[in-house]
Formats: sequence, C-alpha cells, structure tokens
Amino acid sequence: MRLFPVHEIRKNIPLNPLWTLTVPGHSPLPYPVPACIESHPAFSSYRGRACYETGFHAGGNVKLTFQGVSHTAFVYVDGKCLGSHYGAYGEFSFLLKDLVPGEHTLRVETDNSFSEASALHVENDYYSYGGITRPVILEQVNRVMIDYIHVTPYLVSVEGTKQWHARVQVSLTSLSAEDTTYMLSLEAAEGFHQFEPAMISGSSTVVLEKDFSYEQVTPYTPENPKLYYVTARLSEKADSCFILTDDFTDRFGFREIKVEGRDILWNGKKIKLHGFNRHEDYAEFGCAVPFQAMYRDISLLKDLHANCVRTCHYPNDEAFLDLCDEMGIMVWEESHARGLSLEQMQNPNFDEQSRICIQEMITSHYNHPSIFIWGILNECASHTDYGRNCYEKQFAQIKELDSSRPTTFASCHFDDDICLDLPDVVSFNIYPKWYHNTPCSEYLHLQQEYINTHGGKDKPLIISEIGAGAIYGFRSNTHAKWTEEYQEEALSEQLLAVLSNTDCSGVFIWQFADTRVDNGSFYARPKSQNNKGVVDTYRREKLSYRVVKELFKSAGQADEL
Ligand code: ADA
Repeated sequence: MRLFPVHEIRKNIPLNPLWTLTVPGHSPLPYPVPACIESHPAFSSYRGRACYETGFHAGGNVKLTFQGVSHTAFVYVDGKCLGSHYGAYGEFSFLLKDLVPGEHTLRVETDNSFSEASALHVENDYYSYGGITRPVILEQVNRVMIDYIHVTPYLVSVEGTKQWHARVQVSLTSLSAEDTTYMLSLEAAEGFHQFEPAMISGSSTVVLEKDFSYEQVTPYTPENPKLYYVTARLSEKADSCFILTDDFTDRFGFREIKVEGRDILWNGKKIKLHGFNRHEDYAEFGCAVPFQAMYRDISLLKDLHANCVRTCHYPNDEAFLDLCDEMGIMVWEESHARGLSLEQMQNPNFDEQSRICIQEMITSHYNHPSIFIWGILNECASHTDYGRNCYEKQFAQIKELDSSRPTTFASCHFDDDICLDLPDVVSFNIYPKWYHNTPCSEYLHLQQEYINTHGGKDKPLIISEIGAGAIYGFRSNTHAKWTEEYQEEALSEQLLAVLSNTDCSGVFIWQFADTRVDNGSFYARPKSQNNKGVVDTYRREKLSYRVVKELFKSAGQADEL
C-alpha cells in the first residue's frame, strides 16, 4: 500500500488476496483484490452491482480501511451493515469495536452503475470501472488510535537566514467509552518531542500539535527529492506504567510552495511545468494499475523529460503518489469531477459527494511533498452563477483543510468563465490544431487576453491540457487527423507555442496514455478510447513521443539557464 512501513506496533491482519466474487447471473468465482471486475473476460463491460466476500481472523478493536472501491461500496461484517461509501478514489474506513475473537465474514457489495444517486461518476470521457480497485487493510487497534499525522514544513527568516520549521499535527481517536490516560511521542526528521501524559475522553477525537525547528535539513526539490520520516508513538496507561499500543509513520519533505505574481515558487525558485495528464488506466487492468506498471509510467515520464503529472480527474492511488515523492515528479492532484454541466452540478448529491471527496483527498494525501497544488471541478460550469457558488465553496473547503498549497481549476470556458478571480492559479484546457484550427500562438494570446481582463490578471497561468488524437499504428503521409504523423505535428506546434510563452508557468499535455472511455462517447472516440496519449494503453510509443521528449528536454535545459 505504501513504499515504507507505516506501523511497527499496530498489528496488520492478513487478508487472502483472492476473495469470492458474485456477479448477478454468474456463479461465484475466486477473484483478486485489488482488481477491476472488467479485467475478467466475462465482465469486461459489466455495469451494476457485484458482491465480494472473504473471511478474516481477529478480535477486539479492528480498523477496516478501503483505499478505493468503485464507485459505491456497501460493507458488511458477519451480515451486519457497517455503512456505505460513494466515490472510487477516496480512502474510507470502519471501526469494529470489541469484536469477538475468531473467524469473521467480510462482505462488500460494489456498484458502478450510473444513476441520479451518482453525481460525480457519470457517463464520461474516461471509464468508471467496477470493483474493489485499491487495497483493503485490516488492522488491530487498542483503546486509542492514531488517525493521521499532518506535517506542514515552512521557512522562517531568522537574522537574515532562513530556518526550516515543521508544524506537526496528530489526530487521536478513543475507541473506548471510558476516559483513557495516554502519552504520545513524536519523531520528525531529527526532531524528537515527548508530550506530557494526558487524558482523552471516551469516544472522542483530539488533535495534538508540535512545532519543530531545524538547524540543518536538506530541502525537497524535484531534482533532489529528499524525504524525511515522521513517527508518532502512543502509550496507554495500564496500572502504574505506560504500554506502547499504537504507532504511525508517514513521510514528508522540506519544501514550501508560494505564488508570487505570475510565478509559482518552489522553495523560492520559479517552477516551469512540463508534464502530462495521466488517468489511472492501463490496458486490461483498468484503474487498478499494478505497482510495477505505476513505476513504468513514472519511468516513461522521466524518459520524456517531464517533471510533473496531473491526476486527471480524481485523487490517485497513494502508492503512485509515493513514487512521485521518491522520483521527484511534481503533482497537481484534483478532486473528482470532469465536465459536469450546470444541471449535473445541481444534482442534489453533488455538493456532499464533492465535499467528501475533497476531505478524503486532503486528509489522506496532505504530507506528499510532490503535490504542489490542489485542483477541482475540471471543465465544469464555471461560466454560471450557480457554478461559481460551487467553486467558491470548494475552494473555501480546501483552504480550511490546507492553507499551505495553492489552488486551481482547469477551465474550458475560453471567453465566458466568471470564476478566474477565485483560484490562486489560472488554468485552461485549449485544443488549437485539434478541436479548431486557430494557430496555437494566436489562440493562446486570445486566451491570455480574456484571462487578463476577467479576474486572472497577474496570476500564474498553466495550460492544463493541450494535445491531439492519434490511433496507435495509424501511419499515413496524408498527415490526416488521427494519424500519428498529425499528432506529432500538432503537439510540436502546440508545445512550441506554450513553452515559448514567458507568461505561462507550464503545460500538461493531454494526455500521457490512451484510456478507455464510456460507450456514450463512441462517436468521437475510436476504439472507445480517448486516443490523445503519446503512448497507447499498453504504453507503446507513438511518433509524437520522440518530439515531445526533445521539446521537453530543450525546455528543461532552457529553464536551467
Ligand atoms: C477535456 C477534458 C479531458 C478530455 C479532453 C479531450 O479537456 O478535460 O478529460 O476529455 O477534453 O480529450 O477532449
């Protein structure tokens, strides 16, 4: 699940990776978790309910965590419903208190159907897969549990020099009805702190905070992604002594992101973004991308001289973010939404489903130093008053949860967006040479003119999407649209226009790899895929791969001058 041990004291309860899957109309069969149901040949386009079941041996207080179930989960233990969860991309958990020691049955009903109940997973230009698509974790916990640790690194000027600090917040929850006396210690990078013994009331949650200062640490940069560990250890009082009962380790990096005028600063240095939009989608694995395939994607991004990735259009798997941390890939992570119309944003479930998605995304991913910006509501109704109200609420929620990172959203409302004053960074998805044939530099100039006169003046600008389609293997000297030759030509002109524009903080190409889309988009999506990848769904290079590699390499070299 993570690239490092999160616990040494807390006990992990092993789960058989093969569960029993029952799809209506089919006999039960052994099925891997995590995986997409669509990976089974009999269910490659299945949309609806399915039922997973497995057994486990445990007792006492048990924490049951799902890192992703697509897209709705109904969870039962020994036939008793623990609750449900909506949204394929958010981590959620249930607490089983005073479980009788022994064998227990875990049942998860999943549902990836589209209905009024689903405001975010709608028929779209990506695929809403079905199943338990990210890892499930079972842990034995005691009376008091460490929920999470959040680390906020920041610089303080001290007599002309800059000194690193880290504000560490630890959330604890009592699972007991009675009060419990506990003691907490913290290790953050080389800093250590022992809190005084304290009492937590039964069934309550408390957040402890400690500010560490450091004489000498190595900053985290994409070029030198130095990571540090933070560990909380909790002891509970038993009779006259304290016994170690829980722990939690996470990672962080000493980096500070600021927006100054039209620049995004990383530890005070202006960044130039050369990257890709990447869906979690890999040939027959769907959104349950195996770890080694995640690693291969990042290796390809590095090979392409890309320095950033946008998690279009939803929070990503924690393991992928760990890899970005380790390999110095800057991340624009965004909450789940793509192209929702005004009417879809007025779905009665939209606000709450969006609020929960943002809450889960920031609570789980707060410490990843690679994440430098939070995005929301890709190409939604930011040209309407109602839509503006939604953008306002979501940006306010993000700032409440994390004031250390800038915010943005990717707009497609070329000349009627009324929300550009809301985010810290303005971003636009533009497709000259694909959806229209306006020369790229001219179109970019027109876009900047609108931005500068409608709320976005003197803010950083990111071209969050630009690209063209190519069917893998379709080669022709006609250079017709959908040929690899045309994509190479289009991306070349597009990137030259954006990378040479000094008022742009950078670009995310749409997109890294071809992805499956819902059947509804068939008319403009040959192979039922979004074919704008520079590699296909199996990561086989198209002609454009090499031209992008060269242009990003030159851009990176120019940035160093
Ligand atoms: C939009 C959208 C992407 C994708 C793209 C395209 O910009 O944000 O998800 O659909 O268009 O391929 O047209």
